[in-house]
Amino acid sequence: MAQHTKISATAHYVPEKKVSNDDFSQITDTSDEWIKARTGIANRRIATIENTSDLCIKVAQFLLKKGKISANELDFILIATMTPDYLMPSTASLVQGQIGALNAFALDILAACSGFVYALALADKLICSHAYKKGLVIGGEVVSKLLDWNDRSTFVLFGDGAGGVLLTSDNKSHVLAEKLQTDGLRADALTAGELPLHSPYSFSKKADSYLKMAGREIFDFAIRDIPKNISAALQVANLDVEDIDYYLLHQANIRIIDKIAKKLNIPRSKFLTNIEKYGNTSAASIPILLDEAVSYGILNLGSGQKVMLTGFGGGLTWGSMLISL
Ligand code: B82
Repeated sequence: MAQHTKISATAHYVPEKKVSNDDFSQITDTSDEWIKARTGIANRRIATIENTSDLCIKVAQFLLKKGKISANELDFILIATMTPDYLMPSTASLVQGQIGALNAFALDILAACSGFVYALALADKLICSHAYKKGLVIGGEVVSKLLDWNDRSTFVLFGDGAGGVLLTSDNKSHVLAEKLQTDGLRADALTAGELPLHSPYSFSKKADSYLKMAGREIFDFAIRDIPKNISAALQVANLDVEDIDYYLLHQANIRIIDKIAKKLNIPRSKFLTNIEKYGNTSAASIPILLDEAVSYGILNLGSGQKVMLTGFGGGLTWGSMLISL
């Protein structure tokens, strides 16, 4: 019998330290009103002692507990992150070791704010191939380590956190559509973590490692390309905008969500948001939002509710997974 992918559990974990807009206005020339009006953000969490793997390990342990499975039953662990502890080993390897998932292979996926959606799409193929049955897909970031804390136009936008899902196999299909896209010609619009070239044989290139964004350019990208992507995903599933219960978009900026809702002519109430509490957590934003919606009872696993998960970010990368819960 064909094997399909099902979300069996959701979880999230954020660092303890809350930093409000007012906290920032005490250390730099900014204000709560300015940040809120431009972004929709009021608070964010900032890691003080934890690294990305620590946040992801917490999420992984919650997922095993909620899904009532033991670590050795896992076949794979995919971690979407652009802020790994190391380039080598992968953050996924660190998580695999610390949770004792001795039968799982582990791999990081690097697709910026689209990372969770990309990783979910790939994990679905692992399960559908019949080669693997159970796995974790986690988006986790400590974006704070990429920020230029002298640039108040960017550091106010981001926060740290992690969220994820336990995937298992089912005889019924839950992935109704998938549409992943990339445009590497627009790679320069959103960058972070450049590595230096420094061998005696190469030309030298200093690293420009802070996160940089061409705000207007990526804002225009989001409001132009994301509605098209969502429409394309709906077309794949032969569904209309109103057939979807909720839209869970990457939490980059409240104005992006408002504009996309308007462009698609979808009631704004169908778009869940929590950017107010966490800021932009990159690859973690969609799974944190998903888990909060499940814990509030807005979404119910096993209900058949239809949710559109849509990520967009550096690469440029963007994509949607349309899931029947
Ligand atoms: S902005 O261009 O500075 N702006 C437009 C609403 C403020 C008036 C801006 C701000 Br502030 C915050 C985020 C964005 C933005 O466009 N973000 C993204 C767009 C595409 C993909 C990812 C992101 C992201 O921030 O993660 C613009």
